[in-house]
Amino acid sequence: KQQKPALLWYTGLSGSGKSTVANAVDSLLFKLGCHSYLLDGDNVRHGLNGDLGFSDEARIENIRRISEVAKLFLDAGLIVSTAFISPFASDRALAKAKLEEGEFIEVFIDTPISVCEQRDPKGLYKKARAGEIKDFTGIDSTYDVPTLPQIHVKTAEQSVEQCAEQIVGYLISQGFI
Ligand code: GGZ
Repeated sequence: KQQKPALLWYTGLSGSGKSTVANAVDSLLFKLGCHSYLLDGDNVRHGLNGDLGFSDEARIENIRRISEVAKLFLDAGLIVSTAFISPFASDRALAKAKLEEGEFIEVFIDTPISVCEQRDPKGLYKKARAGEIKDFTGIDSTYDVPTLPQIHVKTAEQSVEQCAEQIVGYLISQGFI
């Protein structure tokens, strides 16, 4: 299948559904015969970025390395997804600036913190509220809301499948696949 390289840059709070939606998109892309790769906490924060924590400096370095790795995969012609909080708008802008015009697609996984906190799949919000985890995004660490995302997804109002179809629909409408 013909495809143009693109980077789906997911951003959103912990528990917003970034990884879930990104995995669903990757499955759809596979079914469509596209060559894609997903970078997320499971394969990056535990390996390449295993030395980094959650201070502002560590997050900046986390996102810098991820954007460089994503660029390598783009050079190989893949449709790449990155699913990290990526809380700082300045770092998302730096990632975008490394790519060709139009290749960077910001996907805002817009889930209210109240919903993320209710989901709390790993019990991290509870710990953050109790002061057991410091610098937790949305509680005592900043999240810069994207101002002009290419794709705006609301997981509290749509199913995972609907979110995934919206994103794949964008790739089709823009001629990436
Ligand atoms: C935010 C944290 C923190 C703090 C651990 N703040 O829901 P999760 O568990 O699976 O996703 C979160 C993940 C965030 O890592 P990222 O690499 O995406 O963050 S960033 O882009 O800001 O560098 C959460 C867990 O790690 N986690 N401590 N303090 N999330």
